[in-house]
Amino acid sequence: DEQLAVEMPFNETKPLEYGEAAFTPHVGETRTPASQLATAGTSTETVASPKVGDGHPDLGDNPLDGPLDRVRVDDSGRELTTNQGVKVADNQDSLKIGLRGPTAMEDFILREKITHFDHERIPERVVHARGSAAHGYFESYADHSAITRASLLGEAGKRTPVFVRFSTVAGERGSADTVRDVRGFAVKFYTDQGNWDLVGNNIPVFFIQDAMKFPDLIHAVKPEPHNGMPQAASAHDTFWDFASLSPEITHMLMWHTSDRAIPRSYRMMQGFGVHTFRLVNAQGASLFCKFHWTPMAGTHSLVWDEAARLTGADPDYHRRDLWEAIEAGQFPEWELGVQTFSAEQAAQFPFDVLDPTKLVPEEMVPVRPLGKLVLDRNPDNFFAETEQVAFCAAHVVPGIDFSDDPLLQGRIHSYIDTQISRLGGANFHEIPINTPLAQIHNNQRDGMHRQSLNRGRVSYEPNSLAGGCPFQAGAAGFTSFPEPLTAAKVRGKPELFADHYSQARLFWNSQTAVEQNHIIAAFRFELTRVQTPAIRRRVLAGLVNVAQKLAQGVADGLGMEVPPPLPLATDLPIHNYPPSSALSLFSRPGTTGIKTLRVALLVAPGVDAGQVRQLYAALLDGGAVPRLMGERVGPLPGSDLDVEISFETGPSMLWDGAIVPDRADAYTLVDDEPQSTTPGGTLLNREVAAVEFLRLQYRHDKPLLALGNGAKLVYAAGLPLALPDGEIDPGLIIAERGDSDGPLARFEGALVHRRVYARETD
Ligand code: HDD
Repeated sequence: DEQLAVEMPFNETKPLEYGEAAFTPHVGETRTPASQLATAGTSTETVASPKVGDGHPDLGDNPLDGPLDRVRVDDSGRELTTNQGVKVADNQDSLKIGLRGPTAMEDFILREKITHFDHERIPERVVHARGSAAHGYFESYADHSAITRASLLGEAGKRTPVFVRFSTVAGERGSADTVRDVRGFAVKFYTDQGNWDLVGNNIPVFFIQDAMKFPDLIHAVKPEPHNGMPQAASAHDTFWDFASLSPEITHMLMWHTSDRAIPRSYRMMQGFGVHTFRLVNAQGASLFCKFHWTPMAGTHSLVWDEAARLTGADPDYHRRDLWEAIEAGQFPEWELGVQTFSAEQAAQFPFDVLDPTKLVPEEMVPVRPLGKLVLDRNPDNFFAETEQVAFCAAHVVPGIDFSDDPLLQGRIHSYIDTQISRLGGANFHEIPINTPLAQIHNNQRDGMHRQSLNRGRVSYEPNSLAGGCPFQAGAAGFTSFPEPLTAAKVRGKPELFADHYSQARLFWNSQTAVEQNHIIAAFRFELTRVQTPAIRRRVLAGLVNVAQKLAQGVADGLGMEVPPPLPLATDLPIHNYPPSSALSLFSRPGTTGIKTLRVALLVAPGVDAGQVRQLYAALLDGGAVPRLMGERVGPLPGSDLDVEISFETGPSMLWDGAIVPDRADAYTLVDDEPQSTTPGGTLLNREVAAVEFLRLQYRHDKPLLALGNGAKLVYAAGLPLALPDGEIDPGLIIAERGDSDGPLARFEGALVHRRVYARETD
């Protein structure tokens, strides 16, 4: 820091902006901090914080770097210019008639700068506006050409570059990450056969069965149109009004009220293509399929109280988590798998595979692994990449095809259409992040912001003047699966689509007791925010068709009687599925252990600095992210430790676990009043922020380790030392003075399990 301060004296050209200096030619005013820093071999960001990276993501070895290099801009050591490349002498003052006079109309530099600024914003996505993305690659495990001719799956070890964007659905672009919502999981594969976009979600089913209903669904869940509230939340009347009148939503509501809707991290959630798709091989044989992404870090969620508090503590919680994991070299990974089944098998299922409110239980059709996805590079520029990336459910490659799912069929239209207004015209595919690695050759021409310089006089086909080029690819090109169809043109749905409850029951019956309690609590929260009693009643009436226990639990929370069940829309019997353990969040603990988990070490004057360093090093060694927390950042009085984060900026929600290291005996009771015994020491029960921190860690079921006198802080916080049923709390580890290795191992074991849900009494 000192070195930087010497090289960057305080704004030395500042005085030249004032008074007579303005009348002298602008000689010698060049600001050169960038070049100075370049010689010092460092950048401001690196110096500011080595822990969060330098803001210049590693370029990695992604082939996409080739095309993106063309548009990368590096300003280091460069002079400031206008958009016409003219060097700008003074970027501080507009051109005036006299120092106190009006601004001259001719100030093209000011006008260009302000005009560009005035147009910086583009419309946000109509849904999924809030998102974060990263680059990476997909690697096929094997030659899967028996089931698909998609080349990215045709060879073991074949790598295809990808860009992946995660998102929430309802919130606006600046909304918080941890709201209760579905998460988008959109993957753009830049394959050598062209771009394939698998535009999925972290939940395998959807709210509605037909694209015709999508605008209604979204209008219902978005902020209410008269007052623009609430932001990024489904807990309001219009959503539940729509939901209570649309029983096909029931299965999705079970997922939406489960902890799936509040993931701990984008890195810790599954992804699904949702619809039934088709795989087609080179011989033209086709199987239906469902796509699954399974995270190596396991499926883990926040708890609701924590998620709600996180919206204030760090609205960028998921964005930051993804960014930091990649910067730290802990690259998030998922496995891509498929469930495949023939049309004949599909005809035997007790549900219609074209109905996007239904999943195919893994017990019925196992998931077959195809390859892995690794995200290893952060974007260079949020707007250029994350904001301008255009996913489209219609972007498929030979070997991947659609089913007749009526929701999917509508999506094939919607995505291209929306990009035309969002990205300002039909040439959005030329924005570098959207451009395929496969070359584009066709006779589409012109339009707003066209970039390609198509050569020659021919822009039609067939032609003789260009030798027939570009020519049709025939068998090498995309061919639709020739599904034989004869049917009447109707508006309607198959009878099986009217089974609205069997899979909602399947989901409910497959949840652990903890998960069921969380679902009940989430319904209670959502419906408590609903102001219209009739809507609450209708929702309850629907839940009776799922499970009496669910309806009763929610009704109790609302002080209501359980109403009679909502009438069924079909005479078909409700199918009885055996429970599927794959539907429980706990079925996928993951394989990454404590890696990337954040651990706070609570330090105060008198702390055992040697022990702190030892714990810190051991946690780092295991791949966790330890940080020293205290009342204030900077040197900790009486020690050579540096507090990195204060309680004010790093509240409990930001940590997966916490440790209170040993410290000098901090207080003794004198006349029943605690008195500090450490010079400069604090009184434990006056460490209000630390006490609150521990209480919330406990309440959010997170592991705590207290060593030696550190335990006194746990006592001061008044935490229950045993579980409600009297059993030992495996996540509350209190160890004797001097004993730190064994307890740390137990703490790390508890961290791997993430939470002690057994603490919960509600
Ligand atoms: Fe959609 C964006 C996923 C149904 C219309 N959708 C969007 C994104 C995801 C999904 C992940 C964000 C992509 C990104 O990061 O840029 N959508 C789904 C899934 C659905 C679904 C999994 C059902 C299974 N969507 C759906 C329907 C329609 C749309 C039925 C319209 C008929 N979706 C859109 C859209 C968006 C979009 C309006 C907004 C921004 C965009 O496309 O690029 O076209």
